[in-house]
Amino acid sequence: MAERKMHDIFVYGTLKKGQPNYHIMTDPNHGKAVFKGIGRTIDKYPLVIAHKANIPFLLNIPGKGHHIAGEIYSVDDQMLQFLDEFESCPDMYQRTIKRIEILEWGGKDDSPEGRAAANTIECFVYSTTSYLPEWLNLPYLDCYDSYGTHGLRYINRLDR
Ligand code: PCA
Repeated sequence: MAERKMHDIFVYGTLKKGQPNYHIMTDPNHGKAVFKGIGRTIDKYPLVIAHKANIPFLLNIPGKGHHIAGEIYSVDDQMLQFLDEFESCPDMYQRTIKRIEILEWGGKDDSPEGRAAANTIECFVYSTTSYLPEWLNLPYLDCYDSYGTHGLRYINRLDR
């Protein structure tokens, strides 16, 4: 059987390990996601917590804000499609390709040759160009944590 195509995706928000939606990445019913390592956006972006549900949004304004920390996964078509629906893409977020600096390889099957060959990788990222102007005045984060000292805990869909 032909191998299914995998896609590199960089997550910076609630999909990261230890964050409220990480369980999605590990649920085989949604497809496959393989952790590859941790990274940081090459470009700077504003990352804000907005909306009454305290949702992290990476605003697609390169050059403004900080280099954003996150995790790199390799996902199959099924998981990518599930994530698009979950993230209300393209309405709430748009999935675009951004260049990510690899800070630490974490995957089991990344060969030493592979490690040496590249320290950046192009990944899909959920960011948005549809934001309210006042979001630009919110604090810009560089590493999202729902449970951080900001006190703005993410509110699950079902609890909104
Ligand atoms: N989920 C996606 C985009 C923001 C969010 O909470 C992510 O973690 O990258």
